[in-house]
Amino acid sequence: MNDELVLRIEGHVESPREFRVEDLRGLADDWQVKDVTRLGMKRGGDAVQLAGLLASVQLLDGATHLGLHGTRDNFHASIPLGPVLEKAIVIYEKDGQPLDVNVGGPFRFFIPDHAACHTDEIDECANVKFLDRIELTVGKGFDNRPQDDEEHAKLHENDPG
Ligand SMILES: Nc1nc2c(c(=O)[nH]1)N[C@H]1C(S)=C(S)[C@@H](COP(=O)(O)O)O[C@H]1N2
Ligand SMILES: [Mo]
Repeated sequence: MNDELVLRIEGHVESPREFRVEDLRGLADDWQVKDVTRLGMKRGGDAVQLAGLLASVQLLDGATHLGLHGTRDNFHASIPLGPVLEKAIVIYEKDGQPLDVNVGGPFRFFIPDHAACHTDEIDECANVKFLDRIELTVGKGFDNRPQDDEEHAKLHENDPG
């Protein structure tokens, strides 16, 4: 059961790696972000900086995009790495417990200052929930975020009220 709580980072990196919640907790304090509501993430939780994860897998020269994969609901985004490298975070726990699936856990990507859904490449849709794999690519990778208002509205049909 705990085996599911793994975030894999792979692709254009020197040392692909899997992170469990305890591995993320063990990353240096400098990479930890306590209480993500401070960054505008209304659902809260604690996170690590993307930069900390990438330091640990060693980004290779030439990587341009970040593939954010949510296998649970087959949701995938590929966004330019440069603009989010220093600010994106991965939320992994709340109140000392692994992040609940109701708030997009066990791992959730979050970009402070994201744009509204499908107004920009780096939008709220790219705050991928149920994140289980981050893939570094050279050039844009697979992306099935909604392309228009109708498709986007469908995604939100099942949102809790
Ligand atoms: N895996 C996954 N991540 C996702 C989505 C989704 O449908 N599946 N929807 C996106 C969109 S369009 C939005 S607005 C936010 C919604 O986050 P929330 O459910 O926490 O409000 O998650 C984004 N991340
Ligand atoms: Mo959205």
